[in-house]
Amino acid sequence: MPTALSIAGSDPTAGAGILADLTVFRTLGVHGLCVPAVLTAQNTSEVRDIYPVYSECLRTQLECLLEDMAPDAFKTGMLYSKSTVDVVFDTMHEFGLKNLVIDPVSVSSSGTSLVEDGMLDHLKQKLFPLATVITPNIYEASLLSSRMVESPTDMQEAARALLDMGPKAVVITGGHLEGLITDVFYDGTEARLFTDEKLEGSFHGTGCAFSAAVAALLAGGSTPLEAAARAHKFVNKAITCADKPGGGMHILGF
Ligand code: PXL
Repeated sequence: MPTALSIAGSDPTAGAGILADLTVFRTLGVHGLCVPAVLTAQNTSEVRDIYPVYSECLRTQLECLLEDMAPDAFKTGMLYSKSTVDVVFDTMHEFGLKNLVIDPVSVSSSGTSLVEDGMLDHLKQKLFPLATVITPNIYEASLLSSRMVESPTDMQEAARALLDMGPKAVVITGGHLEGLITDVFYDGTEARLFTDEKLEGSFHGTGCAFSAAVAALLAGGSTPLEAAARAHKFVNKAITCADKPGGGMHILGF
């Protein structure tokens, strides 16, 4: 069985973060590994607090795991701090990790900032050049490319700008667009749009599920384009199977 690793935040609702990633990995037939980089106190309505894992703890978790196993792909989600980015960078070099998917998580679905000051710039400079795929949503694509991203045309332009920052492929997810849901893929050769009808409701963890699905599919040998196309369908189906276990947002169903 292929293996995929998630280095991300923990969300006790299991709707986003490492717990959601493990569910996605398993659903796609991949053995999931996970290392928490940040703990959050949250429910389906709010992120109440954020507790970064200190660097030495993160480094030791990764080293101990990677001395034993070599994941076929890995993803980063909520990393929160610049020092966490540094640990991921060092570990990637130390263990020769490949097939990195970066979900540049910056804000929660309930509107809370999930990054410290300067973190996104640091992520961009240090990790983007090492990434196989980056998967920002339109809000993150706008922050990262310093331009308005409000339509599929804006998304295509932003994808070109983001590709210049070093990843092999970019997928901008458009679940927050008005109208159709449109994800935009670009790898310098192929430019594709994947579209679907938008479903009513607020859904937690769609970005985590998308990037975890891409990582799982890369781990299984898919190309970035194949992985993005299948991840789009996978997340859309999970939205149709979503549930509302608490008083706030829906959680995806797999
Ligand atoms: O959806 C972004 C996200 C990612 N990772 C963690 C989160 C959230 C949103 O709340 O808590 C751990």
